[in-house]
Amino acid sequence: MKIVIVGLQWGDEGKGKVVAYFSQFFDNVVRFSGGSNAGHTIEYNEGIKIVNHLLPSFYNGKQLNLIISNGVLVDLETLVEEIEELKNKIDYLPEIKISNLAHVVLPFHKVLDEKIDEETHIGTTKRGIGPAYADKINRIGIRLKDFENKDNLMKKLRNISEFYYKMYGINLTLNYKYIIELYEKIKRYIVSQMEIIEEIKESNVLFEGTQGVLLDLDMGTYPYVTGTNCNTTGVQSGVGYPVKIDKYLGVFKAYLTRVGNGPFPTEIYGEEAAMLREKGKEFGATTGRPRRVGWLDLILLKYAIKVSGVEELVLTKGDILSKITKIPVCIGYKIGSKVKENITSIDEIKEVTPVYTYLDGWETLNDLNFKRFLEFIENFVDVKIKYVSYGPKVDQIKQIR
Ligand code: 2SA
Ligand code: GDP
Ligand code: MG
Repeated sequence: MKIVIVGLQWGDEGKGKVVAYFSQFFDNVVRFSGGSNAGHTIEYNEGIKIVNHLLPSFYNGKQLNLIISNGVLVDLETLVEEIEELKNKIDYLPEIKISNLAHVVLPFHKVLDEKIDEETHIGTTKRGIGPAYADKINRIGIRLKDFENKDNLMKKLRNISEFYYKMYGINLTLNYKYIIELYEKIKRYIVSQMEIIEEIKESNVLFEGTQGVLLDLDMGTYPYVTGTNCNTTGVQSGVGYPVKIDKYLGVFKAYLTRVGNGPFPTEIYGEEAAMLREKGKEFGATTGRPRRVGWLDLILLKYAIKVSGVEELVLTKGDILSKITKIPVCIGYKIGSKVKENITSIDEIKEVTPVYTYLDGWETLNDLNFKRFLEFIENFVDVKIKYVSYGPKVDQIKQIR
């Protein structure tokens, strides 16, 4: 059995928690895209809370492999810290396997990310994602494999320095000793990508998405997107093999958030936004930035489902909306005098006015009105909500169909 779990919004739907829950039924959890820009929060029942940036999410105590595949950017600094922190918090650490073909994010990528963002105003996480993927595409990137031979590594690092100097007049600061020290700390986890492919072919695998479909490099709100295909489509290239997937699962939140800039038709402001942000604890899990907040947008959800091929839905954070009398849900976009229920390109969302319906709220998730909320969404997007997450803890999730 092979399944993919992705976020259907602009990230932070609660994927980490959902993946951690489902991982108890799998032998491997694989990260296939993104880097340390991701922030997946997992609260275990034992009161332990972790935030993963690079390692896949997992069920505490379950024996499985955590695989970081070739499509992921490995930030050596973050990875070393993350493994240390996990060792301090968790008694039993799952097996970690990192692809030798994964590219690394070096400290200078983060500095460049910050500088570039001052010009482009995307509102990146400043984790070096854009610049490191750009190096990969420019074919000057450094892979973990390149660390195997020191002379080769030095040659590659000199090459990257010369490239930046010749092309842009930038003098890169490369602390060779520091980079190699970090590598030495994670060296034992590195395996060949072929070994990962063999493992994937033979076993039960859960592929863990990062960010969300609306941040996908191709199908998201370009240019306000991340540097990779975080849609379901990223799995194949992210593991370097056309793996056959049995099920695509999409996670979405009962309302909407976004970190960074870009269009957000149902965004709310002021006191109403502050209330929702506080109640939902909507602050970046990587950067601590306050997340922009707004109401559930069913036009965008329908779009994300279409382009991701998701067949079953998981709803999170319905508990955060409890005790609100009327829940606004966007069911159309007004463009001029016309109202649309579908978009043909995501670029259209830049200049639309959301049309809302107001559904009756609920006191608890057992109320009939919550059931009506779920049914309303299902009818609109024509895909079933199979699971409902009702709290931050890993086991706070139930199958409703
Ligand atoms: P980047 O850094 O190049 O990937 O930024 C490009 C856009 O992608 C957004 N992005 C994210 N959006 C939501 N959550 C993310 N992870 C962290 C979290 C974010 C944080 O879990 O909270 O802590 O701020 C994430 N990663 C990237 C980013 O905001 C840009 O809009
Ligand atoms: P991810 O990036 O999609 O993994 O999501 P984040 O971890 O960045 O943000 C989701 C936040 O919501 C985390 O703090 C989770 O612990 C929390 N969370 C997940 N599901 C639920 C839920 O159903 N209810 C509540 N109240 N919190 C949840
Ligand atoms: Mg997150």
